[in-house]
Amino acid sequence: MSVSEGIAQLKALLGKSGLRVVIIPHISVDGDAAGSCSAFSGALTKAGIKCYIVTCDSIPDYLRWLPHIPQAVSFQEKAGRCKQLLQEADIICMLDHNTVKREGDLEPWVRESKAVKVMIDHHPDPEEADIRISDTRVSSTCELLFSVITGIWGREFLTPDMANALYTGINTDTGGLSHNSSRPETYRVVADLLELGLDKEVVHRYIYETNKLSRLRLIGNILLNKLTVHPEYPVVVLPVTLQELEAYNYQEGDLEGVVNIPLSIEEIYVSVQITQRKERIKLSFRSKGAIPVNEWARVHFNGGGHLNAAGGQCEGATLEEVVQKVFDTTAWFFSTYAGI
Ligand SMILES: [Mn+2]
Repeated sequence: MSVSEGIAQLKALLGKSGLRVVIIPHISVDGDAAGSCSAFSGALTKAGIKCYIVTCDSIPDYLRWLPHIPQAVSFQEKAGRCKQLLQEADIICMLDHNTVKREGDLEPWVRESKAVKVMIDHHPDPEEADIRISDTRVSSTCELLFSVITGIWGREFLTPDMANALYTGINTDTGGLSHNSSRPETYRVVADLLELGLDKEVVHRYIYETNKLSRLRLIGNILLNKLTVHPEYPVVVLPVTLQELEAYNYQEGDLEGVVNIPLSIEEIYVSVQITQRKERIKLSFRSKGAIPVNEWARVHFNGGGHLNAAGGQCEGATLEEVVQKVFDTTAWFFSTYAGI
């Protein structure tokens, strides 16, 4: 099914009256998932179609300014209501994910539902859906959703609120238009959004000017006092203790992106954040180029993930022991996977 065929089918489907639509983002909602849910809710609501956003977890604070997002129903808080909405839905729209598996605790209820399943997404290898609008070339689901909304209702249907939401996804999924954003089409969409009322300054302020002093001091402490470079390999570790998290009033998400910072050093190729939590030690691996840190995480740290971004965990070990294990397995990793 091509994108234009998918849009035509969705348009026909949405022409029916009395529809109830449920919109679902992926687990651990990011800017693209929240932006696309917000914009699509806005469009459906404007078209007079009843719709609900249903999430398996909670949506982070920095995205809660987006219209319709504060009204999202979370399975963590209202499981019964979520099940009811999924059972009564005529259409379930999966936004910014390519498999129901990324819907966490919602998965069995979505699979059981008789609703028409619509996928709008840009990740590779999407699974089957009744209507699948998938394009892996676009920067973001929000970029693709611009074509969907304007294809169904026309360009002038888009409101400034929808424009801000779509830009949020395009901006955050590309690291502020730094990666995965070399197609001219992406900028044509941004130009259209500006003409339709996008307020870039407002979006930037909401997304990027939300730091708290305690978070900056936590990151500053990690970089100044904790960052350790391996004596022989281009590897940095960032150990973080539970006491430090408590001392700096840690909130969920405060360490987001910190593991990437050491990769901005030219000669560093791998960065490993090792964070002590109440029950276990969590590891977060990042790498540059063709260095498969997912293999390191898989073989030694009960984890896995992508080539350049992976996670792992250890139970029943101290933070120092885990740091030592990373150092002790570095030579094995580089000789096995990086040929060094
Ligand atoms: Mn995305």
